[in-house]
Amino acid sequence: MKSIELSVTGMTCGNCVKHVDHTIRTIAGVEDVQIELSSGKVGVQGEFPQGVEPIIAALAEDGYVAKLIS
Ligand SMILES: [Cu+2]
Repeated sequence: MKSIELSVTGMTCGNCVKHVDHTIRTIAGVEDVQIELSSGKVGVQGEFPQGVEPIIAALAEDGYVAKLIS
């Protein structure tokens, strides 16, 4: 299992956190998600056979801009 960290902008409240969490968990291979609203940092654990692009694209569709930090 791998671990990545994303920086997500556009989250303003607990509903955004739930939304982002749900969206990321719909991506195949994702096993766990941690979200810190204040910093916008999002940790994701799992297998990423197609890289992080599917996650970034799904979040963009929901109106959140995500960047890979590590
Ligand atoms: Cu919100």
